Amino acid sequence: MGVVIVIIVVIVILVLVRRAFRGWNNPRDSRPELEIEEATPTFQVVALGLQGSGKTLLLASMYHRLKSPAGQSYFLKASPEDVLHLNQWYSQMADTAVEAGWPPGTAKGETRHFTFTVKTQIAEGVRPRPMLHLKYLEYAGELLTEPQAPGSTVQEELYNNIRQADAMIGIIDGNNVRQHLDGSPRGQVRLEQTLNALVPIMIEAECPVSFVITKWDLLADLHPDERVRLELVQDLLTSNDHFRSLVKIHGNTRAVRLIPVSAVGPGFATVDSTGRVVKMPAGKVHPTRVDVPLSAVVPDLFDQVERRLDEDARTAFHAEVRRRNQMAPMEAVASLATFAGRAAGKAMLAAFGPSGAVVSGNAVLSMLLDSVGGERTESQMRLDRELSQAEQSHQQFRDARRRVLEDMRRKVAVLEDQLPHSRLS
Ligand SMILES: Nc1nc2c(ncn2[C@@H]2O[C@H](COP(=O)(O)OP(=O)(O)O)[C@@H](O)[C@H]2O)c(=O)[nH]1
Ligand SMILES: [Mg+2]
Repeated sequence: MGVVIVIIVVIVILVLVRRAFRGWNNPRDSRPELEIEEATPTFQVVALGLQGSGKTLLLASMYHRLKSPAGQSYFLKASPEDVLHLNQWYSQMADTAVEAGWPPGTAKGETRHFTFTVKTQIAEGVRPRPMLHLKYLEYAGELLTEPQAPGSTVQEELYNNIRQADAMIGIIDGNNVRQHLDGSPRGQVRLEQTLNALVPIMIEAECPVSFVITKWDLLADLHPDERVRLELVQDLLTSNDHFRSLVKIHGNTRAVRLIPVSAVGPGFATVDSTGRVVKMPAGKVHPTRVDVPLSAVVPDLFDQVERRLDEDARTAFHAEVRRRNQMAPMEAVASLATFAGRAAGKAMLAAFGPSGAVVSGNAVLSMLLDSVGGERTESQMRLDRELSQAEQSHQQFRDARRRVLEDMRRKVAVLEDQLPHSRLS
């Protein structure tokens, strides 16, 4: 007991001395500057879809939409080599000259890996900082249903990646859906093939899952009201036993989404008499919702983590969020380490499951805690001005990160608002 009192007294004296010094000197030149850096977590996304379902064009269009901070506070960076490919695909897709055609398809065994860094500006005149990485892995669904070449390890690699996935995206070809709804046997067969390949493996995944309906532009004349269009598609999908059981099994514990997208947007392409998708002369690309599937990844994962907590851990989590909101940056750093070591913090890390993002440990916790915390109050911001440069910049970093996650959540909220049937759970 006595020891504790002595320690408390010493801390109080130190704090008072520090405050006093702050009053006399400009803190910026009286103290050595320490950088308070947090690791940048990586979230893994696995996308699966049959050959020709629209995976590559969705990715190219998504990158084009998110490569600058227009419409949200964040933007994506990729390696120069990936940027080259993504831009090439996009410009070939957007080119309506007859000879341009569509970008070459991906072979069945071919897999594509892209790492996108989500960046944002934390303050004026400061270089944008990375907030998180999204590792996007794209696989052909045929990999799961067709015999592999002897010695091929691609399937094994896919299973490993699914185990660690933070989000799974099943790509459903909207053109097949359209054909099916029009009564074409071909459409029905392809849709069955898609669900047979994708659903069994998505049932086993522990992470949130979304189904993306590509080529949404081709379904435009199904019904004038987009809500009704999606309802028709949802009815069609739930008539499949596999699909229905996935929604039933996962629906209570995590987000299961149905996201209609178009890489090209309305009025750009049509289906010719032979069933091929062709560009219309003088069409212009206006992609629809291509940014939503990736933007939903982190918010959906965080919601799932929170839902997995038991009563005690959830209470402790919200208490920590409230406390953290009142803390100065250095206090928050110290408090986070303490929280991570306690039962609630451990339960939270465990609730991430086999996610690779927890490798960055406290950083992902700090991100999750801040993402539910509110704005800083006026008086807190006044106090912030007394902080050292390093503390100020750490606070700015956390505020910017919270804005990024808010923007991601907003995109998901807009989707649910516009299209209530996009939520299957
Ligand atoms: N109308 C329309 N057609 C699309 C769209 N996305 C893809 N396509 C068509 O589908 C073909 C296959 O797309 P691709 O992205 O290469 O499929 P992947 O094999 O899954 O990567 C393209 O060549 C286009 O003809 C879209 O949003 N709208
Ligand atoms: Mg492809």
